[in-house]
Amino acid sequence: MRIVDLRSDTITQPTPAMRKAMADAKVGDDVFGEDPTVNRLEEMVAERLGKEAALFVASGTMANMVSLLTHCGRGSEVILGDQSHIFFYEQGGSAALGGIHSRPVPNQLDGKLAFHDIEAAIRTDDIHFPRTRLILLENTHNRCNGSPLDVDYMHSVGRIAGSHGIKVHVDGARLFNAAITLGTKARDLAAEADSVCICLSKGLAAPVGSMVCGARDFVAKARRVRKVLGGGMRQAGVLAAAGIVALTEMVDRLKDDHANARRLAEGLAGMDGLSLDPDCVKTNIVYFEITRIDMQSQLLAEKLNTQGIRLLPSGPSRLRAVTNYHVTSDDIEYVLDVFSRVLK
Ligand code: TLP
Repeated sequence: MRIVDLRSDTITQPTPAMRKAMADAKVGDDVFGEDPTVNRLEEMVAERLGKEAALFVASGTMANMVSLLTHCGRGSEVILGDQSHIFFYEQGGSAALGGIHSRPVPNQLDGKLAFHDIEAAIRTDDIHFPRTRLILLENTHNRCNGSPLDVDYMHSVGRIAGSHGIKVHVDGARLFNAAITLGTKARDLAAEADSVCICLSKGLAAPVGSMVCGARDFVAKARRVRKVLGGGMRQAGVLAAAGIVALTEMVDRLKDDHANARRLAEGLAGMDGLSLDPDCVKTNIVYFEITRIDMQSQLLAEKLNTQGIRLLPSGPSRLRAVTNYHVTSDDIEYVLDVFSRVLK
């Protein structure tokens, strides 16, 4: 059966070039700082994001966790979107492991936090309040249609934070998707951030790995935090080698994923029983609602799955499709064809 897997871009398999680079990788003990391939990847990513240093970690969740624990002490407060991955999908780990208090403010439909909401959430100096330490942004914004946050917006939030002595962390799991669709450089999107994470294992198709980037002293502290979380890897160069290929060969092709997502959204928008606005789809993530009362997302996902089309329900009547390296434009036409048959 023809399979088209749109559950996530995390399902991507390493490319042949990655597998070769992994097999050939020169390695050493990275906890001793002796893995030349990890060191090279960290230098490359730091350079690419315009930061002094970078740290290779196991996952996007670990990258965010390490960043939060490095910025914040117990009882600190972070301002973050109520739809953000950190708030929604990371087990409340910053509270569980770091005693960090979350202050959620509403994400707008385009993934932004309204300036007045940020300002209003910043604590004044009062013995009753926790201290606001950090503002978190997510770019692109997963649960908000994969929306990219533009340079002006990132700068404005940086200015608000700076004027209050607060740091900014960017969950840039898909920062390169944002850069590609906005026609800007990832480093410009990250310029105001005190720390920024990127994932190599999503649209860039590396098998494992994320990066935490920031100033040299921040990354030195983050390296200690990674170690206490059990994230000090040894001959990790076999993984970093794939990350180097991801960074050098897989960024520009993200535009194909974006074009496929847009085509998928336009096709789905024309179908009875589904609702979405294709103009909201700017990167590789497509969310849509089912408007029929006889169909829930779980049921539709199951019906599609029997036809080889895999999607993730993300609410009782909401589903998500994520285009990725293994999905061609021809696959999208096939998916639309299957949808129209299943919905009949
Ligand atoms: N997101 C996954 C799921 O957890 C939902 C996905 O399939 O999209 N930040 C953002 C914005 C993410 O979307 C994700 C993964 C992470 C962080 C965490 O990355 P991993 O899965 O590597 O821990």
